[in-house]
Amino acid sequence: MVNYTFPKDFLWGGAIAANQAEGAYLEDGKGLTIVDLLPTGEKRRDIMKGNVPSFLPLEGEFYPSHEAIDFYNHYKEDIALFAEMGFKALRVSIAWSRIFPTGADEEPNEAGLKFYDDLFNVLIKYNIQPVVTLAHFDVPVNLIEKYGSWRNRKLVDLFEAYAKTVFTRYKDKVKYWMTFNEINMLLHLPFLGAGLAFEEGENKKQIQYQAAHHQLVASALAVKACHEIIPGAKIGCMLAAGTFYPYTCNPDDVFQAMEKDRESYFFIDVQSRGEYPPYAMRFFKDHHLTIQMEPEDKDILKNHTVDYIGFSYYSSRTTSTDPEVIKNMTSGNVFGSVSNPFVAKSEWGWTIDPKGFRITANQLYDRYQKPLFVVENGLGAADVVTPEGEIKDDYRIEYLKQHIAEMGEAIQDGVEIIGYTSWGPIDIVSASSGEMRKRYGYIYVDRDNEGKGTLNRIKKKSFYWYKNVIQSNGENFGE
Ligand code: BGP
Repeated sequence: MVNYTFPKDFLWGGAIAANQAEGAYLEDGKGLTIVDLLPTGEKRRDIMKGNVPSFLPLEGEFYPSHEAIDFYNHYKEDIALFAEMGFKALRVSIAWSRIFPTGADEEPNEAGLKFYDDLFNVLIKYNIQPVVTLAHFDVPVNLIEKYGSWRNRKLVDLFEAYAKTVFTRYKDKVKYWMTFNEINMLLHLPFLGAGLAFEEGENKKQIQYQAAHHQLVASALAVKACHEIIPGAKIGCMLAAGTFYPYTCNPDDVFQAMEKDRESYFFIDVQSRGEYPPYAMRFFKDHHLTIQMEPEDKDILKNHTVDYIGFSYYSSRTTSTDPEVIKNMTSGNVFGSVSNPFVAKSEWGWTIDPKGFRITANQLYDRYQKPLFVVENGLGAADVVTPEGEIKDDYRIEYLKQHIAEMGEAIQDGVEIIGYTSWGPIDIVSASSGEMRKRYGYIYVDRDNEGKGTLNRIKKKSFYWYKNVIQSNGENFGE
C-alpha cells in the first residue's frame, strides 16, 4: 500500500497514435503521411532527420506502419481489452490524411471521418474518455512535396481547417484534445516531427524555427477554434519532457543544462504563456535567425494559450561541457545525453530514472502553474512468449510501479496531475526504430520486425497488474 492518493477522477489509461497502430495505410481513401515513408533498417534515421527527401515508399524496403497492428480493423476488440483493464481514458491521434488525404482537399473524406466516429462511439460505450492528438508525427505527404511542410505558412491555414473540421464533427464526443505531439521533436528528428526535409546547403536551424513558429501559431488557432466550437473542452500542448541534469556542479555544466531545457521549454513557454520568451530572442540573434511573423501573430499567441500541459516522460537527460565525459553518450527518446552513472538503462539504452519523473513534473508545474497530463510513459522491452503462451513482463511492471510511485509523490508535492496514459498499452510499432520487437504493451501482439505473425492479441502479466492499479485508483500496485 502507498501513502498517497490519486485524485478521484484521475484519468488512468493508455496512449497510442494513428501512425504506429492503425495500419490500413491506403484504406478508405487515406493519403500518404510521414510515417508511410519511414522504412525499418539503416535508411530510417536519415529520413527521420530530414537528410534524405523522399515522397514515395521505396522499392525493396519494409514499411512497418503500412499494416502496423491493424488497429484500423481491430479497434473494437482492442478497446474491449482496454475496458477490461478499467481504462478511464484512451489517447489516440487522428490521421490528418484520413480526413484530408492531400491535406488540401475541398471536402473532408467521409470514410475517414466515419472511422473516428465509430472509434469514439466504442470508447464512449465503455465510459472511456477519448483524448485526441490532432497531429502525432503526421503531415499529409502531398503538403510536404508541394509546400515543404511546416516551413510554409500555408500549412497554418490548412491545419486550422482540419482542426475545425474534426472539432465540429466530434464536438459531442471528445472533450480532451492536444495539438502537436512532442512539438519539440521538430528540433531533433525534423522529418518525423514535422515533415521537414532539407536540401543540400540549406540553413536547417532557420527552417526549423520558422516551421516552429508556424506550428505555434497553428496550435494557438486550434486552441481558439476548440474553445469556440466545443464549450467545456480542454486542449493542451504536448512536450517530450525529461529534465536535463548537469553532469557536475561546474557552473558551465549547470548553465548548459539550463539551456538544453530551454530548447524544449521554448515551445511550451509560447503555448502556455502566450509569448516568445526573452531567451529565445537572444538565441535567434546569436544564430542569425530571422523569423517571419505576421502582425496578427502576437495576439493569436497571447489570447489562445493551452488549458493543460501534456507531456511524455521516459528518461531524464544529462549534459556536460567536458570533452572526455561526452565521449560516453547514451540514447533515450533521441535526445542526446551523456551516461548518468547513478541510474539504470533499458535494453535500448534509454535511461531509467523514476525520480527524474517527479523532478520533471515539479519543474513543469513550477513553470506553468497549469494542470499536467502525463500522456506517455513506459518501458520499451523485448518480450518472450513462454511455451505455454504466457508473457511474464515483470521488468515492465517494475518500471511502471516505480514511475507511478514518483507520480504519486509529485502529487503530494502539490503538482496538479489530471491523468496518466502509459505509452502503447497494446504493442505497436516503435517510432524511433520502426521495430515491433520494442514493446510497451499490457497486451502482446503477434507480429515481428519483418511484419510476420498472426496479429493475435495476448494479455501479459502486466495486464492484470495495471487492472489492479486502476481498480484501486493507484493505491494498490503490488507492493
Ligand atoms: C515518443 C512518441 C511516441 C512513442 C514513444 C516511444 O517519442 O511520441 O510516438 O513511439 O516516444 O518511442 P519508441 O517507439 O521510439 O520507443
